Amino acid sequence: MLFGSSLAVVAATLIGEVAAHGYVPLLRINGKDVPGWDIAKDPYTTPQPLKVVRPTKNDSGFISDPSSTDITCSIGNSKLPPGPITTTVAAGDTVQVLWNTWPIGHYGPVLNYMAKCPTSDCSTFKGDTGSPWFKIQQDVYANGQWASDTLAKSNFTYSVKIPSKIAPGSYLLRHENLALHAASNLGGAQFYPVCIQLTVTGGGSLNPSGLSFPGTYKATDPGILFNPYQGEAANKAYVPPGGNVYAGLN
Ligand SMILES: [Cu+2]
Repeated sequence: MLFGSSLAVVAATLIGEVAAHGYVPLLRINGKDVPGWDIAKDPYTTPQPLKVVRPTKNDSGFISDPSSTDITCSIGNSKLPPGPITTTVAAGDTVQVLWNTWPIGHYGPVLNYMAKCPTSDCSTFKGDTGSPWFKIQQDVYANGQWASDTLAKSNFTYSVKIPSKIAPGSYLLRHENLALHAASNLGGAQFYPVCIQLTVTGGGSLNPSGLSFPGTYKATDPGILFNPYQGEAANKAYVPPGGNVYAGLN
């Protein structure tokens, strides 16, 4: 019995760790619910379901080494084959990303990038070589609050606007919480990226690129090695990694 109860304690601890951070089991586009990747269910379902949010390995969820290939689309990105599934959104429309939870005090920015998939769907595109990515939107620190806390206080929901001028086609949307609560030590920042497979309709003729995951982020970037407990002025001056939002997207 002792052995059994020890296992139960270990299992409860692991489940608690998963639940404590957060993942994206649901999207909402123009009022329509689109299933995301549910860490609590999908890894245990046979056959493994295809979801427009790419699978992440079932563990506590964060990446601490920005040079890892996991930085592209979450833990296991380099190993798990993506599937041929997509959801459609018009350029200029909004994708609501519904996290299951997010802890208050995991201070940091919310960063959003896209990459155009080289084929008609994204099923064979890992996005971890070359520089296919461009930044489309970021929220950092406003009204005395980190964007992560704003997300947590908004029903764990964050809205991403798909740029109105990008060319139509299939894209990965890389949506990321960057938690800085331990980032005053080198390697202490926690990255929580998720990749969403989208088909963008309408739009314009813009085909931006230029950023790499891995590559663009360095562990010593001032937006990654950062102490978020220095007060208001320092937080307001915080510069997130990945540079500015790509110009002329809207
Ligand atoms: Cu955490």
